[in-house]
Amino acid sequence: MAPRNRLIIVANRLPVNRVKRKGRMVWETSPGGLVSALKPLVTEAGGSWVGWSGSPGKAPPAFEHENIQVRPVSVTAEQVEKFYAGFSNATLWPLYHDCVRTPQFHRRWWWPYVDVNRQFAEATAAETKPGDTVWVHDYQLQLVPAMLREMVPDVKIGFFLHIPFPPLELFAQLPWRREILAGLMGADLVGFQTPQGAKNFAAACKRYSDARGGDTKLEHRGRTVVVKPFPISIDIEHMEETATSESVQARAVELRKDLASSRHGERKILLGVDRLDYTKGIEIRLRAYEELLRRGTHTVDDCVLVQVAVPSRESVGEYAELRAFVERLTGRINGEYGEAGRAAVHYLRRNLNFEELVAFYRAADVMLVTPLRDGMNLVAKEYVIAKTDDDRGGTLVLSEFAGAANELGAGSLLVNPHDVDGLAATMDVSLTLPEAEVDRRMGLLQRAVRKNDVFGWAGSFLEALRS
Ligand code: ADQ
Repeated sequence: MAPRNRLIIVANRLPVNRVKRKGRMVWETSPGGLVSALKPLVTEAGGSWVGWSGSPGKAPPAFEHENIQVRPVSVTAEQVEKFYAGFSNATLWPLYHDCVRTPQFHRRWWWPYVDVNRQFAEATAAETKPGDTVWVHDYQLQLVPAMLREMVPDVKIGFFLHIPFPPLELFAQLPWRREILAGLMGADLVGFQTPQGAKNFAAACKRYSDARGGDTKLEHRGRTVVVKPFPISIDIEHMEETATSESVQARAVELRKDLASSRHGERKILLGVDRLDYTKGIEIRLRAYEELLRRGTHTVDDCVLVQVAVPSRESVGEYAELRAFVERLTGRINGEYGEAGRAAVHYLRRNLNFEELVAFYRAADVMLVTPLRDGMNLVAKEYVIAKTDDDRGGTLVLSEFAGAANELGAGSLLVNPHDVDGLAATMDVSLTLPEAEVDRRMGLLQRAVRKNDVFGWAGSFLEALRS
């Protein structure tokens, strides 16, 4: 008999990827902390995962993979363009990230968003029985909670937004603001990365719907909707194991040899690791580094910047422009300040495998996490845990506008990521902090991150949803 309280996860992407192995196409578990935290919960509860495979067209039938039921949702090529590249990534993404790019509002994108949300809700309804718990994820699926509630009675529905929820005055621009809020309020629990996100949402609901209540609980059409922050975290144990493995430690030493050696002793390594996304503040970070070198207090003899950027959403125009801009800027900085055999910036546009990524974290003296706005930013937390006691120290330069700043404000060097001069000055400080101060700050950061891992995050969300 199926256990009671089955758990259904609904997310834009499935927890598996279709890949070719030994000439055969097979499903493989996707990397990442979210999948590794949620999959065991679904296995334990006997539930399923509803999502898109990443390929347009008719979805394969539901199947079992490593003890969980996987139900792919069909999304046509036209829907990928309008629902995903359009409404999700060119309307909602910039709107929810402080309008750091102008959001585009097109009716021709809105209706595909509604249609795809209905396809997800229908696929979820087919998996769901009364008494089940359904956990819907992220901005692509904000209409699913209310749609699902109409389709299946007596289910607990939770929603978690991985990105920021914008302040009222920005959210107000959205022509479909009422529909989005009504969609989200179909959930019993709506979770956010930060207290501010939760507050912004409650304020928007009270302004643009008939919901009443405080910041943490809304009454809407005879139901109660709980609104709460649940800051996400990483798989700490997995990071520690990887960071202390012999191969990663050896690779970190090798990276330091390649990057940090200089005529005048060691160079300090500043590191940026991001998806190549305009919210991550990569351009201003590079301009600040250029400014640091222009001032002449630091040169390529004492520091080097490594920027690793994973290609992302390349079909969206803004992303192609960002790539061209970053490439021009790195060329300009190297042309101006590099020396033969000593680049000022190393720019790696690629996805690193996890071990290589962790080796970079261990090798870096300064981690630059300077998004213009970010829901949380897991890179900041990953860096902190990758720096174990036996390692040389590390300093985190962190944007005030990353959700992570709520928890990591005390140990990091906080910056306004829009301020080129301020950022250059903070880079200068980060390169000259006394060792004892570096260690003191890292101690604070490690204690802060260790308070909660991704399993604790998922557990506390589900506990709040089921209580
Ligand atoms: P993202 O915007 O993708 O996530 P982030 O939290 O930084 O941002 O996660 C990125 C992940 O990708 C990290 O685990 C990082 O290690 C990995 N990564 C980045 N660059 C890489 C590279 N070059 N090679 C390999 N791996 C790389 C969204 C929100 C965030 C929120 C997360 C989780 O935008 O604010 O923290 O969801 O909720």
